[in-house]
Amino acid sequence: SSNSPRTVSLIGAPTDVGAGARGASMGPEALRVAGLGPALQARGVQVLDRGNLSGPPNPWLPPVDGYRHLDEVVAWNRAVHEAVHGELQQGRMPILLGGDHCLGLGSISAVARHCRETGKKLRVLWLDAHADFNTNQLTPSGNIHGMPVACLCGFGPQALIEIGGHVPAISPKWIRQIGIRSVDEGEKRFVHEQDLEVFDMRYIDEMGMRHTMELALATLDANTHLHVSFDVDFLDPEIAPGVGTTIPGGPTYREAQLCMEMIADTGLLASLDVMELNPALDVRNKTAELAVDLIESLFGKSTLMRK
Ligand code: HAR
Ligand code: MN
Ligand code: MN
Ligand code: MN
Repeated sequence: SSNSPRTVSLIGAPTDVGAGARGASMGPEALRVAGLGPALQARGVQVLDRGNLSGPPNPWLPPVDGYRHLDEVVAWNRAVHEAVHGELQQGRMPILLGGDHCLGLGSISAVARHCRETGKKLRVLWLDAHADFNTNQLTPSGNIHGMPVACLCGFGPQALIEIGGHVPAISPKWIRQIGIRSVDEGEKRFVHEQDLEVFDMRYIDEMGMRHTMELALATLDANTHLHVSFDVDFLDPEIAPGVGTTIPGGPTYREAQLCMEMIADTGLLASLDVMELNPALDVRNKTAELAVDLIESLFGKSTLMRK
């Protein structure tokens, strides 16, 4: 049984303005070339490819006040916000094809706005090597892809935190982070202070992916909108080299599959981001193909029929 919409909309956001390496701007096309559309159709959903959004080019400048490319990041996030919200309003499931993870702000603020408008509860699963909980005071790089979770929780520049029209867009209580293994010193204290629920790699090593996902998916109900923000650097770099910021010690192929399969089993998935894929660093598009393979599981593909 499933509450998920029957139609998905692919929205490409070809930019790397928030990242520290160039190339995530090519992510949307690499996912299309890897067969994302047909793979979803094979799962029995109707697929609309809405094409790519447009926005400013990457000026490749140093940070100002602890932010790199703030104006460009705001412009791209506004475009993402409107596109994602529009699809939700039409009753479709938006799949954002990144692009770097700064765009999680535009996407999730749109989902949160939709949930306010429809009286739904929101749960966000943040699959990532990184907590993305920096502020301009804490960041070692100024790269805004390290800040979207903080911005969603109301900690960031006014122009970014107010994109959804409601500050903060979400409460830290609605987020579960999974696969985390790289958090900066100041960011660590802030994660603790804000009481983010983080299932880091040590937790997954000790307790296993099954138990981790049981907890991350606990207390959902039929009125919950489940959003997955999938940063491809969540995956171990041995299997997923095509990202800008590889961190060793991530989930294996089977751990990642189980994670996706258990999300699918809830029947509550209602929006998705696929972020940080960097074809310039990939090997024959294999990371894109792996992402598509995992998304198939997220949409219910399994080895055997299950009750
Ligand atoms: N924590 C580091 C910083 O803020 C690296 C952040 C990298 N983030 C991503 N997305 N690749 O998760 O600079
Ligand atoms: Mn990220
Ligand atoms: Mn990351
Ligand atoms: Mn496959």
